[in-house]
Amino acid sequence: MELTVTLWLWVGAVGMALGTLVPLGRFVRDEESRVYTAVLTGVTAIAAVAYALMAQGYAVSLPGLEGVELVRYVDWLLTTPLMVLYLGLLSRSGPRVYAALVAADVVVVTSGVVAAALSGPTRYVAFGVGAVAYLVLSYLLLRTLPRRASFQSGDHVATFTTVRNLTVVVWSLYPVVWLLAPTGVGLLLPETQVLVMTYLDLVSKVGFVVVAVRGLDGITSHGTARTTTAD
Ligand code: RET
Repeated sequence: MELTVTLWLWVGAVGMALGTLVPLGRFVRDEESRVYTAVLTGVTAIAAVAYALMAQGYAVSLPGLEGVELVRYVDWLLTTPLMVLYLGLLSRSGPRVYAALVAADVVVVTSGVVAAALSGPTRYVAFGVGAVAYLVLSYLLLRTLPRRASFQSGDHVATFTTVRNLTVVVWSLYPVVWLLAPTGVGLLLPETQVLVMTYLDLVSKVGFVVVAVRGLDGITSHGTARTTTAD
């Protein structure tokens, strides 16, 4: 593997591992917010393992999926549902909405795998299916969640809005990179693609968990008590 590619993958692995310390520390210390911090710890910990495997040149190959970056897609398939689930939990909008979020997200990522495995115009059909599922997911995040939400403080709303906006903005760049990379029109070199993906993954995941952990005080009851006292 190209040296710069390996280097960027290690940057990803180390960044994700450091990012994991933030929710993990809170998980150990704060019993009340454990449902939240367990989900957040899972997001960056899984990504750290995926990056470490990719950096060592580990690649899974399945019949019909040769040349598809399966480790990356498995990472996405496990971690992106956790992230949308977290946004669902944060807004407390109920199990049906959580299920819809996860389903739309799984269709997005699965379409990416299918698109990467196909060649010719059919590849763009699969991409189109993923793009439509992504629009549905964005609608759920931008419209449905705030409507169904039951927030308990101004801090709670602010945390939800920041993490949700970070997610929608950064995630929207993935299909663009996919199209510019060798998976699409091939304008980006493989090493540039890895650099850009690593950067996006670190912002979308470490950024997400750091902002989410900092916002936990506005959600848990001792945080509310503190807000009430401060008022
Ligand atoms: C694909 C191609 C099919 C159409 C769309 C895509 C979107 C992918 C996204 C990925 C997000 C990944 C994250 C990883 C974090 O580490 C699959 C590229 C819309 C939104 C957040």
